[in-house]
Parts: sequence; C-alpha cells; structure tokens
Amino acid sequence: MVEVTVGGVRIECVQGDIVRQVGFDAIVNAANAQLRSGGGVAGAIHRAAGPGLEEECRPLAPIRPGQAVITGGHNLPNRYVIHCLGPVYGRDEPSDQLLASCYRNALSLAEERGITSVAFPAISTGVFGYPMEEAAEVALRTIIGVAPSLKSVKVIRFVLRDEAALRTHQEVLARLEPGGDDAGST
Ligand code: AR6
Repeated sequence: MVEVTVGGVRIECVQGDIVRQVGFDAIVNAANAQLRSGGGVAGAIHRAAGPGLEEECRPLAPIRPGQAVITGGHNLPNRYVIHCLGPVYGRDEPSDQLLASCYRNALSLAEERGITSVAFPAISTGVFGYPMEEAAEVALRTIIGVAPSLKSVKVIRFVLRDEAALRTHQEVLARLEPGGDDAGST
C-alpha cells in the first residue's frame, strides 16, 4: 500500500472491493444518472446495500456528470454512500473538469456530514471508458489540491479492482506527491 499525507489527510491506494471497506464512514459509487443498479461498482453497491438504497435514490435522480449526492449505506458496512456521475469519456466534455468535480463534490458532501473517512473507486474508468492513467492523474491531483482545506475528512482511500490499476494509482500518487512512500523510486 502506498500512502501519503497531505495537509493532515492520509491518501492511500489499495487493491480490493469497494463494498468491503469496513471501518470507512462513506464509500463512493460510480453511479449512473438514474442512480439505479447497473454493472461494475454501481451493481456491487446496490446488491450489497439491498433494495432500500434504490428507494432512497429514486427522488434524488437524475444527476448530471460531475454531480454528487449522498444517501445512507443500508446493508453496507458504511454509514453513507456518496453517488457520483462520472463523465463518459469522449462524450461529456470537458471530461477532466467533470471528473475533478466528482471528487470535489463528493468531498464537500463528506465535509458537510462530518465524515472522517471516504473510499473511492476509480470513477469513469470502467463502462465510461476513461483511460486509467489519465483518470488517476485527475483524481489524485484534485484530491491533493483539496486536502489542505478539509476539516473533517482525515482518510481518503482509492480502492482499485486489479493490480494494474493499483500500480497506476501508486505511480501517479508518488509522482504528484514527492513526499510519498515511493519518493525517489523510479
Ligand atoms: N470495487 C472496486 N472497483 C470496482 C468494482 C468493485 N466492486 N467493480 C468494478 N470496479 P464502473 P464507470 C472498477 O464501470 O466507468 C455502471 O454500469 C472497474 O474495474 O463501475 O464510472 C453504472 O450503472 C473500473 O476501473 O464505473 C454506470 O452506467 C472502475 O471500478 C456506469 O457503469 C469504475 O467502473 C459507470 O461507469
């Protein structure tokens, strides 16, 4: 696990499943506009949370690319789910700014609720086709930029499905934040 601390916030990358983040106050959903179940992260979260989540989501939909909304975690081990609609790569433009908004808006909702720990998947990098390394750069740069202004959030975790995605995030994190564990390694 690579982790760095920026402005008192720990940022870490792990390989795993977003629905198994025990001990985290909130997990983030790579949602669809209708906030329904689907493939990938959204399917896993709705399956694990149970039907109460879709019910709570219904009046909050639809959401726009870059937007985030928050619900309870239902049967998940987390108190909250923050649902973000990432941009479809090559369609929702400017995709880097919309992706950055997802992370900023998710963290701002977390702050409003006094959340201390948030676990993110790599939003938009599955069905929505955002190249992993570009997405990792946008996500981590945004989080590193916002971290010093966060008062409540103390731990931000990226949960990556496979080893290649983990490695990409670790390399980008080490590059963007030279004080990280991997500082100096090539
Ligand atoms: N835990 C962590 N990461 C995961 C998991 C998991 N359980 N499952 C997949 N990933 P995606 P998007 C990775 O497609 O691109 C849905 O159908 C996956 O390998 O979930 O934002 C929704 O309904 C990829 O790297 O989200 C939307 O319609 C990343 O998580 C649409 O897909 C995101 O993949 C959203 O597309």
